[in-house]
Amino acid sequence: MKIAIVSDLHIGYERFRQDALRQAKMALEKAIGIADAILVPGDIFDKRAPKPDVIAEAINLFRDLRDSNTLGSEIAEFRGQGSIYTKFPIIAVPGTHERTAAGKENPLALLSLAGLLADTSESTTIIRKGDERVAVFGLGGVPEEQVKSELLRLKPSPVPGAFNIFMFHQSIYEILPFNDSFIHYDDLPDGFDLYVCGHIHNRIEATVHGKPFLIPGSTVLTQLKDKEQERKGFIVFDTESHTHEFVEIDSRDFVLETVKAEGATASDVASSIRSSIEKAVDAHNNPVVRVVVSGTLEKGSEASDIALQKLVSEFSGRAEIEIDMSRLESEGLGESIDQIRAGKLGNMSIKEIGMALLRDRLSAEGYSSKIDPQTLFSILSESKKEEAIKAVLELLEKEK
Ligand SMILES: [Mn+2]
Repeated sequence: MKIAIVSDLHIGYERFRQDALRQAKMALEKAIGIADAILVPGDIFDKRAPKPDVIAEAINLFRDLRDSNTLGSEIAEFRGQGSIYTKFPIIAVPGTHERTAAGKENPLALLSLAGLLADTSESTTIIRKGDERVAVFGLGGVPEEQVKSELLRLKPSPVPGAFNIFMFHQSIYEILPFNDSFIHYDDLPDGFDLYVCGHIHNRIEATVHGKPFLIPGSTVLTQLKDKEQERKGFIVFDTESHTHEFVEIDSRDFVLETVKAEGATASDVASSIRSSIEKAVDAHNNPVVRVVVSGTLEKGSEASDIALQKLVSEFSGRAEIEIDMSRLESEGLGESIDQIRAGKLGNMSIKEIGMALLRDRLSAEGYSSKIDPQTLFSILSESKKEEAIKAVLELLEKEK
């Protein structure tokens, strides 16, 4: 059987709402034309409580897929929690973005209740094509520190006579080695023929217990980081040849540009930013462009002298632009901080003063995180303490 693995669709993702839906649709429609069954290891939705409009987008998409009914296999048996209401072989688990409190329905479960796909959380779904049987055990995204105890409780085991797939949605220590609560490859249950995971938004191909371990990555851009410049798509695994291939979709290109300034004027920096965007726009069709500006501005110039909004609007309709100015400093900044310390606030806004102080402290502490100080400042200044700590921890967890 050919099994398509399509993950992390993030339908409803506000920043790229249209891309998320268009690329999810493209991936699933393409997968349905190639494969006998489709696995979705989490994050179909971007939020645990999506708005009705977003739920409608997903219902329309999955209903049309089911009605086209071109998948070559069907669900033959379900063993586990609750029930499923379709034989149509799109088999899914909820991801961390869809996770709800125990006993509360999540949006993925709603699609399953409507018979649009099969939620195989903590259960085994067996699909059949002719004489061949493929069994999929699923574990939805759970808090990282609970994964090991969940696996001990559930004791997932392969089904004799079938090709067995273990599908889940977690961080893995070998891929993201910065948190001891993440599970290791060896913690995964032994005896399966294929391990399929979501959650991580770039493509990973590894080996677990001597068998393939595959993460297709997300179908939509979410983090504007270096690794996200790779093409988006999904994986098709062949259970007979035990081989797999990556199938690209026509996703929006992401271009990362850097501009370095050294005692430059605000207008020099603005024109460097403009030409780096022009270069990206010439080479790509309506790309997402992130420009990281670093270095120093000449004394007397401030980052706020650069008319970013005007720059962004010049490219309206031709590119989606994000400009990160957090690594750009004014040569006079040190003096400004001294002035602040001396109680001379001058005409800096409170926000600028806070930002300058934060940057000063971070650099004194040897801060090396990829989370830019501007983002950190927004979180810390705009959220309540508990929320701010949670948001910062989440960002750190995402950092590779
Ligand atoms: Mn995700």
